[in-house]
Amino acid sequence: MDWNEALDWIKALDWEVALEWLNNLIVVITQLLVDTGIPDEYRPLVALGIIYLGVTVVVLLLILLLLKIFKRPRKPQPKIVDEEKEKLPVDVAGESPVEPEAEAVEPLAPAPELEPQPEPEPEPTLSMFERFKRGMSKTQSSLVGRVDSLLHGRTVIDEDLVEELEEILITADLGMQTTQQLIASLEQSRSRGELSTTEQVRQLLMAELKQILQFESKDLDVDSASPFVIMVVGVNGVGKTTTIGKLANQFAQSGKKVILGAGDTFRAAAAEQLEIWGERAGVEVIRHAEGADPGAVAFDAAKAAVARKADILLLDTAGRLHTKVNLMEELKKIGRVLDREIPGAPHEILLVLDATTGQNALTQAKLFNEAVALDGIALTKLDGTAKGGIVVAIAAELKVPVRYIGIGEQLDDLRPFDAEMFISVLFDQHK
Ligand SMILES: Nc1nc2c(ncn2[C@@H]2O[C@H](COP(=O)(O)OP(=O)(O)OP(=O)(O)O)[C@@H](O)[C@H]2O)c(=O)[nH]1
Ligand SMILES: [Mg+2]
Repeated sequence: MDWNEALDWIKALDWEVALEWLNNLIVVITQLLVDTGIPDEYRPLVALGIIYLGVTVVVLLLILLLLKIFKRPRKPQPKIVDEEKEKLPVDVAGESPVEPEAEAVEPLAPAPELEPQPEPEPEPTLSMFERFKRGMSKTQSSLVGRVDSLLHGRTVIDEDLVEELEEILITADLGMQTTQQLIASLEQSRSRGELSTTEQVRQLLMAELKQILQFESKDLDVDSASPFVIMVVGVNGVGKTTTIGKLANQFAQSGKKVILGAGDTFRAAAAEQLEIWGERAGVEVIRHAEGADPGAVAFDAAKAAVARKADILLLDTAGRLHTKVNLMEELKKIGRVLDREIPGAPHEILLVLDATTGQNALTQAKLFNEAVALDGIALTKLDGTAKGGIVVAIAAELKVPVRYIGIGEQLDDLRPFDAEMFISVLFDQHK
């Protein structure tokens, strides 16, 4: 009912009938007053009072009724966001996400108000060196920190000291071969009488480590081909996908057009994980359905990289397979597919190793290197381990350059490895 209808209803009232009804009401009330024994002279007054009260109540009720009728909710209903809609299913070619059919869904209940999130404390801006230092702090204290404690207060460089030093180097994951090499060099200098102070021991160690790390190797030059294809390999859980995400972000930030290929079709949600990284970095991800042939993903990704004139294609791979197909054979096959589509690809086979696994990482590196001839290594999770000495072991035993080190889970926590800085951090921090 709206205002016009209400007015029509009032106009249509038969006032004669209404007045007669009112008169009857007064008679009834007067009779009631007679029964209750109210004196004559007060009866009209009391009757009018009762009618007045009655009318007031009726008018109030009417007002309430009208308010209820005309008061419509003005507040728009909160929209319920369908979580699933955010994860769009992607067609098999991986080219275009398929929009789910739009459905008009009546909201059932208002969505809960979001609690205002407290502003995160801005991290103090640390220099590259400081960040590196923080990420390397555990390795620093387990290696140079212990060496310094050993040397502290010693006046004689004797055999005992060298033996203790040997133990420290081994437990800091420098590896047997590298440790032997370092100790042999120390012994030689000692026998030549060149080591009379502990500072000389420290300096010699520093120089030797630097020399091991600075071996001749091919630089990573992503401008040497277009698209430059980086195939990222490694056992499961080492940080391949995370490293790809960080690299994609860095390359995109430097103005390169990047495409990601979700070649890990084995692990559940591996492609979705890569897509999230792709979104963060603002780069396209080529994917197939779970369980698809990784070679087919490599093929499509290479085709897309050429078609879109991408500068860099980063291809993720599985760390494990569900079939009995040998992982290394599968990687070789992916390599061949890439080479067919982009001659010379993959230009870089980057092995990701988890530094926290220590010597195990070295074993993995040897196996992968034998199978697919590695071009470089990304060593992740250095921030969480004291086993950073593995960097030296890899350099000494494999002669495969460590290209990047991971020092945290954030986007910018992947750093190009710099031997000079590595040694400075190790040897300067403790002073
Ligand atoms: N602290 C730390 N964590 C890291 C680093 N790099 C990767 N991670 C973490 O390691 C875990 C595994 O990383 P993923 O990128 O999923 O590893 P993956 O090799 O792709 O694993 P699969 O796909 O299962 O083979 C994640 O929780 C990452 O956040 C790093 O440099 N530091
Ligand atoms: Mg992965």
